[in-house]
Amino acid sequence: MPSAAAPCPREPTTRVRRSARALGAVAGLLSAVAGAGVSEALAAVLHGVTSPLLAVGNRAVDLTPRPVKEWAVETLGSHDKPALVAGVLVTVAVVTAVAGAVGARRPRLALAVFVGLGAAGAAAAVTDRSATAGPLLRLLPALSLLLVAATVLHVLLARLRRDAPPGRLPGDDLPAGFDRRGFLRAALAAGAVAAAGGAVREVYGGSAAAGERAGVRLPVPATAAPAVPAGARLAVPGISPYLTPNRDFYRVDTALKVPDVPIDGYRLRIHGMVDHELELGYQDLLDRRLLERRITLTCVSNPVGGEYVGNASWLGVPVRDLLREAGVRPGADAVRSTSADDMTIGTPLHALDDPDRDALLAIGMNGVPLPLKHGFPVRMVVPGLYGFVSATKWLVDLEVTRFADFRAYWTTRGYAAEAPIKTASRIDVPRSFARVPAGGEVPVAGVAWAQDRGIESVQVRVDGGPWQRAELGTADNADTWRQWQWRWRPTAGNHTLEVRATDATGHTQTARRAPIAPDGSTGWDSVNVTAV
Ligand SMILES: Nc1nc2c(c(=O)[nH]1)N[C@H]1C(S)=C(S)[C@@H](COP(=O)(O)O)O[C@H]1N2
Ligand SMILES: [Mo]
Repeated sequence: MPSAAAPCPREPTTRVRRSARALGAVAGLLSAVAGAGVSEALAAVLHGVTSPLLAVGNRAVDLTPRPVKEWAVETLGSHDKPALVAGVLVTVAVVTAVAGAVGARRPRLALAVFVGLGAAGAAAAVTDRSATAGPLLRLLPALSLLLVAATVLHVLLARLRRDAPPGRLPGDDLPAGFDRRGFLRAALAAGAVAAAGGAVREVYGGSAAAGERAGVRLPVPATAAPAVPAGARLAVPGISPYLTPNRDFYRVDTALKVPDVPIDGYRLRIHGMVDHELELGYQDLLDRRLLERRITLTCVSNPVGGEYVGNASWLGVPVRDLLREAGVRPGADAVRSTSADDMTIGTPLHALDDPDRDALLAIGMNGVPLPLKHGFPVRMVVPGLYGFVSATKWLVDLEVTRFADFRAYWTTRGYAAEAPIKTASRIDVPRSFARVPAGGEVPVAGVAWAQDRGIESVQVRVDGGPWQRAELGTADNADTWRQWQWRWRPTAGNHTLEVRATDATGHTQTARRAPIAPDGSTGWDSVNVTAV
């Protein structure tokens, strides 16, 4: 009975085929994990070296097209970094697993894929913008990754092919003499290598700056900020706190790993179109005339109603003091600042030397040394300008120059070279889609900002009706946001609330929706709520 018998012998063969490929995939994945473990350990031990995985991630950040970046900011918010890292890891995992599966039959092809990946990692690591070590040292983690991964792959795939009849490829079948124990032993060894690498990274991968920061005592400023005016804070549950706690302060940067900039050996260079170059250590900055100023920071990537804005008290050296000391030459119109992770930011000179503006090289934030994520040990804070043209974190270099002579990081990616902050307002409460009591009194409240001009008034309207003037918190200074509130008695049903602010120059926010690029969004924030 051939028809009934024929399918029977095929079943075990299919299963065997599947398992050869599956074990190949396991081999591919384990090789990559073992290689990554060793390279991560080396990168953690060596100073100024970026691991190939992180370097590929950094490169992905730099190459992300502007629309994708904006989409990520709007939909993922602060999860954009974990999402990107996960994307890189999943891609590498899929490619190495597929290579391993193919390698069960064609090991040379699998090896070629690994060499290709290793070369890409090596290229990214050598040219990584956050790396500071020499090129040979930068290459070491990628080389070790390739060596370990290729060796593990070779050993594991060889076990899959052992005892195959000579001269014949084993196809996808597991060879008759397949050494299950041997494969398992090699797989466990690869796992152990990966785990050891991870442990070394945990122990040595910490930040030297973190330890030093704990020992920093901030000096008393020559000019302290006056107390926050009593009426600046409105008592509305759910409104943004007047001063944003450091742990809640938004974070926007291109650094997948927070740059480690120890104060031991820290030097800030001020050069370019100046009469005397300056070089200052961390203590030199602490010893200078320090100002304490409350300034609201805003990101150009903040969508209408977004979270990328925060108000803090900054302690720092006025930039104009340093520029005056260095002696700016005629013809200069810009300062190009550079961070330890090689971010370049261009700032108009007039905003930095304006005696009424108090641009700072900040060392303190809300009473503590700058948090690592917010630029420890030193960053710029310039009232009135979006962060991408002013707020350089992990600052190491200031070059007095001309806008005509350079292009900053974001400017080469479709953003404006100069970008003053646009007048904006946000509804904090009620939240979108909230249910509020019909007939009751509902507080509508939020914040409005127009740094270096100041907020003059805020208005709210319901369902496109007449604009109503909101109550404002007492003005602190022109560089900080103001809280606002308005009492509403809604009728039952669905309603749309809108807000708009007018700044001290008399300019009222436009209804026209502008995208984030090139120089900041416009439009009115709104929420839809249901009164029941
Ligand atoms: N080194 C470095 N500094 C940087 C950036 C960056 O990517 N790298 N991003 C800038 C941008 S776009 C903004 S809005 C502010 C955000 O500062 P924060 O993260 O402390 O809120 O930092 C600025 N300084
Ligand atoms: Mo930004």
